[in-house]
Amino acid sequence: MRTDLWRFLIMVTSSAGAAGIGCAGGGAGDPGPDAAPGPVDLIDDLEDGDDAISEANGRMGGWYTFNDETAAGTQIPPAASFAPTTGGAGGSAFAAGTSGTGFTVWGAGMGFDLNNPSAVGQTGPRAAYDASRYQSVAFKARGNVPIQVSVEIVGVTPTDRGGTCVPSTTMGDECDDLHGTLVDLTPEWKDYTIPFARLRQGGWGRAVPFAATDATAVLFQADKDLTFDFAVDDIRFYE
Ligand SMILES: [Ca+2]
Ligand SMILES: [Ca+2]
Repeated sequence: MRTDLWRFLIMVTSSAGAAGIGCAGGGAGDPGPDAAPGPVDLIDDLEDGDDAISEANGRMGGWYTFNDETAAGTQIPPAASFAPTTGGAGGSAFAAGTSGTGFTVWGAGMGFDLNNPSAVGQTGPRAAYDASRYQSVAFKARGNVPIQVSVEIVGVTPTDRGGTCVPSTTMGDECDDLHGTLVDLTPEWKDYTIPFARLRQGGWGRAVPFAATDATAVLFQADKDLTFDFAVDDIRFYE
């Protein structure tokens, strides 16, 4: 079901999008310079072994994978049954991981919602989470490919997924042009901090100013035509 929801998430459909984001950040993958700018608020460390982020400070939501539904593509874990992978950062028990190959349209990834009560057995629509008290999102990651890290906001989210973007097929007016940045991963766990100020849209869809008040999800995505295997852990916001 989740893959249906993400069918129109046409991320990085051209190399131009990725290149533009890379230039905007200038070292998104460098740990250190942006580290620990303020008090930390842990979103999830996966250590409870389930498919939901920790319920704290108004956040509630589930992890999921998604992909472009290429018929020959394969991804683990499947979209409908996310489960943490063993072997987390810093010797911890679990991380969120995904691997796969064969996606040729826009790729595949994983992420979590910040305010989706139904994902944790409560009632209510997928909605925005006010992350404006925070300045950045941080996480540990390892992997064999670069990943696009995005904070989804309601302005680019289609109306059928809890957003305010009226779906359009007009060039330059499409939904799902997320605010993100490209991060180069290594096989070893490293820590990454992404200031919200560094997030940029790909430039192919509807232009919407980033608003941390309107965050719906945090997403980690591999580009198309890659055989990917990456994991993230200790995801948190910094004030
Ligand atoms: Ca962990
Ligand atoms: Ca959990």
